[in-house]
Amino acid sequence: MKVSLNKITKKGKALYLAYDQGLEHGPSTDFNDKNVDPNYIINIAQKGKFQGIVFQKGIAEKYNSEIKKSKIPLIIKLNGKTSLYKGEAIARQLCTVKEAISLGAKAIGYTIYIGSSHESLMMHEFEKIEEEAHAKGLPIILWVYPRGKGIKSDTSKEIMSYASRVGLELGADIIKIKYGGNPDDLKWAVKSAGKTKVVVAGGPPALESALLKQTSDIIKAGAIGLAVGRNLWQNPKPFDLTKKIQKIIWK
Ligand code: FBP
Repeated sequence: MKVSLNKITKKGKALYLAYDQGLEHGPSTDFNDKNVDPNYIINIAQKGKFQGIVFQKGIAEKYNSEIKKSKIPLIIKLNGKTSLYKGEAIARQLCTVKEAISLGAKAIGYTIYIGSSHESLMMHEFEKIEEEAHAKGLPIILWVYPRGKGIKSDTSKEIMSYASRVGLELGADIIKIKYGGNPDDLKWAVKSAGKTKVVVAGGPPALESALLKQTSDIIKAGAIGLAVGRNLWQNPKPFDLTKKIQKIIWK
């Protein structure tokens, strides 16, 4: 089913603020005194006029009035895992589509670890979620992260385009992939995604100049934007950096 991306894009492009790292990595790995507070993140999203803010269900629930007041579209990640788990990659559903809608979600997110011995389980779970979300008119952003014994590099040309294609084949509206730094490889990945739109993950903290160069590559390759977390809310001047990124995306 075709759903509209209007609520989570601007002129067909997007900059999303990702903040599920508290679950994925733990507070001591990524957070400081300021950005450990979800209100700090909501404030960045609101002032920076992001196209969406990504939370797990708990923050979406506990900070619901602040999120609603910010008017930034809420994107709820429906699955996740902690970094304490060391087995073959798997993230199971933690929130239903119904709950996400009741919390005011304008889109939902889900991660599939392709290459994991559990990938079929996540694909199957995703299918049910997708059916329900699309029936309710909710777009889906699918994080496609290659992971597992068979994956040597998660950003090689072959793997990046495979991740994109999986998004198209499974019916995601937008896929979020990791970028390895080769613009031609990304171009092929975007082409492989067909009518499914592509956004690129921010990744581990990088120099500002590297992030801006990456943003430019991403847009030139035909992706619609970025879903950034740490690189933005760990930056001492998140609003300045947001403006610089937006200038490149909406040039
Ligand atoms: P960052 O911009 O901070 O890398 O966030 C992007 C993201 O996809 C988050 O949504 C997620 O928490 C994190 O990366 C997971 O990354 P990994 O699985 O590689 O630890």
